[in-house]
Amino acid sequence: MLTKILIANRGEIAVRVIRTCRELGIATVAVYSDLDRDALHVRLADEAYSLGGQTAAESYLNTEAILDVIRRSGADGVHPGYGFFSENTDFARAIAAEGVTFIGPPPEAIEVMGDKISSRVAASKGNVSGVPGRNDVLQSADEVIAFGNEVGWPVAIKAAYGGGGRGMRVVKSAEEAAAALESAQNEALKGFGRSECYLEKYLTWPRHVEMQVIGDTHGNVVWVGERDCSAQRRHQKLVEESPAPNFPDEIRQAMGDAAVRVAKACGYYNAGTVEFLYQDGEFFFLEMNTRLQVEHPVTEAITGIDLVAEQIRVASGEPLSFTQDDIVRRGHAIELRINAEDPAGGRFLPSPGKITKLQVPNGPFTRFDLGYEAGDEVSQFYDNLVGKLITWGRDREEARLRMLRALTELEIEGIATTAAAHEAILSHPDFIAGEHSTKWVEERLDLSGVGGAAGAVAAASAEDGAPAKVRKDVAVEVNGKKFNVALWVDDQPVVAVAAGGGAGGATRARPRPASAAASGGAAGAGHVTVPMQGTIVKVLVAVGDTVEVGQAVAVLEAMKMENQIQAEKSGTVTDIKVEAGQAVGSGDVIMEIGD
Ligand code: MV4
Repeated sequence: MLTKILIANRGEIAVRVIRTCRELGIATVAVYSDLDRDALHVRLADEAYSLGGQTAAESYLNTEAILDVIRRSGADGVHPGYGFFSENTDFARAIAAEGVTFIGPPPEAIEVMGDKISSRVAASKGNVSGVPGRNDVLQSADEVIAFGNEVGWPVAIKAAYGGGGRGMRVVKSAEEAAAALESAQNEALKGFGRSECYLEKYLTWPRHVEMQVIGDTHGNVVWVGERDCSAQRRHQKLVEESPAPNFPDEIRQAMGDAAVRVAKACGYYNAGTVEFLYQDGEFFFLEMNTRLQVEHPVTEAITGIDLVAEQIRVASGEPLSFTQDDIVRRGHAIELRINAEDPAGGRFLPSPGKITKLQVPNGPFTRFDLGYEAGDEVSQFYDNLVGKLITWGRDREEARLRMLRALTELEIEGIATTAAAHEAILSHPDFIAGEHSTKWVEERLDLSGVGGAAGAVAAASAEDGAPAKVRKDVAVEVNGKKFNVALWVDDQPVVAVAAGGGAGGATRARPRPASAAASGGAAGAGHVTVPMQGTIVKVLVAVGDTVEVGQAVAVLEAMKMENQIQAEKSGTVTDIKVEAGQAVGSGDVIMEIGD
């Protein structure tokens, strides 16, 4: 067995891996950026080493710095988690060259699956149908038109080196083909450095069902169970569950067998996930994720298998500790992603900042995988996943009601989170019936009534310039009976006590309305403010330009998402206070617009 594992990651997944290592008696090495010096994964690991830097590129994606820590610590294995280096073959090969084990699949399999055309070819070698489509690089709009006329519209143009939905264009008719192809190729080139695209028939109301597989280096590959990840928003999963609701067991068995054949067709070992689209009783191979996924705990909950422990075993050269027939799936599990995002009004704006209060749910069959504790800062430089709440029940309804109970216990202050949206999702009749598909959150779910933590600022914060009200909960006793009373009081500016606290921390203590249009009485004066902490990636106008109300004037990146900052009045740009690359804090004025 491996004896000392370096976790090349941060947040909840680094914490997750450290826990299993400790159970297996394996020493752990954490690495950290300057911002993560006191992070939870650093506190929990046996040893921790600085990588320096703030951004991912400077720290968790710095190959040389990580190789240096491997040498200094004497680690014999590296767990990459998800994201960062988890699907990077240069990194996997670089550590192998040091005689260190990459806890993941062989680089050749990552390469086959990284190219979506070659992954479709591999699937068909395993006798598994992809979504009807073409397995060659698209050369002209005429091919799009011919394909659409043959299989029916709409069709999807996808980036061969993309994935996760980025770079996909849905084409509804022949007239749209040329423009869609050009824009897909441009986006692919910009996003992935390669412009190659290919064609698939576009399925209009599919469910996203994925199959967990795991294999060893002795030729064994098994499927562990499927997950339904249909509750998504802009390709960000919100809720995952297993088993998939309303999913016949014959289909499950067939999908499991298909996933094993796909894995075997590319010489796979370690943990992986084969994604399918499922519609009208049929399933089609979509892509394979060659890593441990965020949502792996729902599979753990229904099988009792620790997937990280199994990853470490097979990476150590041991055979799988179970056979296909040993796997027992029991009951139902649901996972909610608790992201630092404000779901108010369905906008899901990034909400980095300091977690000032955190009350963790607990109780029967309730698991909370968390990357932070109270007092920790959720940085704008990393992804926005704060934690994952998982419940198990004997059936779906028991797991769902348990989740709603657990959500009532969860209290997070200082940042807004997706928790408020989850309550709406889990209570919705479509979700209860298991009838939600991939477009449901965006097209059918009404989140207009949802307020995040920042939504606790009174909606009455007033276009009319009245001061914002904040909610204060007070307990009172009347005739010996306790009542909880909500008071709406003036939002008092909080005086930062700690000297030298950076732009992020203290400012958040005074939450702002999520809507840029509600940034206070000064809006009419033509100040353009940013609604959240982040980095300006682009300024879209120059001094002297005339702008219309609602026009995008700058692009702000926070937590890997780009957000357009819009002018709140029409007029002429008189002053620009920022440039691309500059960090800004919530509420900063970045531009002035005169009449
Ligand atoms: C599709 C599709 C319909 N037809 N391909 C988006 C994520 C990426 N893995 C592939 N995606 C899709 N591909 C065809 N031919 C619909 C989606 C899709 C989707 C898929 C899975 C989960 C959520 C989704 C949300 C919108 C679109």
